[in-house]
Amino acid sequence: MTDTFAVLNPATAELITDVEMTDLAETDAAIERAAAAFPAWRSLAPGERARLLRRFAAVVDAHIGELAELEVRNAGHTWGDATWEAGNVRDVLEYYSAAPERMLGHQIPVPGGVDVTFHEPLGVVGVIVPWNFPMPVAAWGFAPALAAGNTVVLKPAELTPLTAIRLGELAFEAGLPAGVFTVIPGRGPVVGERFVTHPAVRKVCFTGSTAVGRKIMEGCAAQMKRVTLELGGKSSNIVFADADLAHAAASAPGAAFDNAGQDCCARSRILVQRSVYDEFLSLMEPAVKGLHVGDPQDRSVEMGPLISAAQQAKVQSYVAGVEVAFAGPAPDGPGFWFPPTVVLAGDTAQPVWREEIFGPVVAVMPFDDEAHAVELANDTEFGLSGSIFTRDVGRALRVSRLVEAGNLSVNSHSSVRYWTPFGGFKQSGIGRELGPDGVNAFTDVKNVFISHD
Ligand code: TXE
Repeated sequence: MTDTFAVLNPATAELITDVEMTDLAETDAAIERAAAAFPAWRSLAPGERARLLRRFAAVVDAHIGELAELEVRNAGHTWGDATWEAGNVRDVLEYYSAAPERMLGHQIPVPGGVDVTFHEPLGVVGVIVPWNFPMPVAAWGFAPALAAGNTVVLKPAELTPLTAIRLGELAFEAGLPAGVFTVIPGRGPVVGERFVTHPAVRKVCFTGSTAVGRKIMEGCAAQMKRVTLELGGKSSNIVFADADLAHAAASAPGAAFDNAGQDCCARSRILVQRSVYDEFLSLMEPAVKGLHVGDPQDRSVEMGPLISAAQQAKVQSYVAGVEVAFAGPAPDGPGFWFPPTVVLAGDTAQPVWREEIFGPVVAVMPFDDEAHAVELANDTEFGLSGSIFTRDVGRALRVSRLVEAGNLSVNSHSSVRYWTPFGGFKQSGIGRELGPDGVNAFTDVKNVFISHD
């Protein structure tokens, strides 16, 4: 019997469609087609590979509205976010379309000949995508991988496969040769695990939970397979007493509750200097209570639903028994709703303070001085992102150097620009995506010596 997955609209809990899950034999066949397509793709003239990626970007650009609409329905994203995400796929493709002609090596002085280095593509790259940002995370893997001359097999998350399936069709429409970029919806333990074990897959690029990431890295070790892992987070928003408090308080809800908090970079812990703690909370309260939460089909909605009933139950379990300072609204009725919620963390051992909740729950705690703020921020297994609000440039630099995280932002909450590197310290991951070096993560360096004697 065919294995299907019921894909729902999380705002209504209604069925959108049943998606067929790829089985093991079809997964192997897709990997083998990708392996067969590799020699021609890597040998294509760099300018031609660049042109095909630019054409793929142009086709995506012509479908931004359609892709955004799909994501609003399938992932519960707001229109603004979903439109940005579809645009991000185009931008990342355009950015990396410049790479094939700029994959520069070194010419290293040696006696007796010439020494040159090459950035060689790896072969087939398996990209495994989560449900929280289905489009951008897919593109951050497939665009640089393709630009470097690899072929790609991509597995979207079971809950949110629709935009990825569409991107696979658009790639074909843009003229990418068959087998170069294949999207196969499927289950993690079937398709995802096959990427790890199949010897023709030379790299796994995974974004998801730390638990699954650890398993993937262990599995890849058996074949010394390359991995990039972008995993969970528990990022801090550190607000010093000298900060523009109104700005810090007005921006904190968005940093914690964007995408209903289902964001690996969510600033889900707010550390506020004790002397301004009460003032900060009273400035933040109206911003949280005034959030427009609802079905994102309504274009004015600022926060949508959680992705699933399971995620809703998980988030609920963290709030039971903790002290809620204040919360915003949430609709009744069908859909996987949770109100944006601000809790006062009693101590650093509480799960609400330590664990990635992946929902609209932010924990607040006071700190005494700079050293205390850094100590609290680093007291976590994660290290993905963080924000520092202060008017003191020296302090901003000192604290940014000391916080153990891959992406820090001063007087802002931005984490992602496709032209700057992104990734985690500690258990938030291994490797970096995006930025000028992003393409090198999909290559191995080869050194060639040519004797002239
Ligand atoms: O993640 P999974 P889930 C965190 C977040 C969330 C929790 C659980 O805290 O609440 O993880 O989410 C595929 N081999 N993040 O269960 O299982 C799976 O099919 C290979 C943070 O959805 O890690 C999907 O495509 N692949 C995170 C992808 O892995 C496997 C984003 C992610 O699913 C697999 C998502 C296996 N054995 C969740 N098992 C972030 N960094 O943003 C599953 N998958």
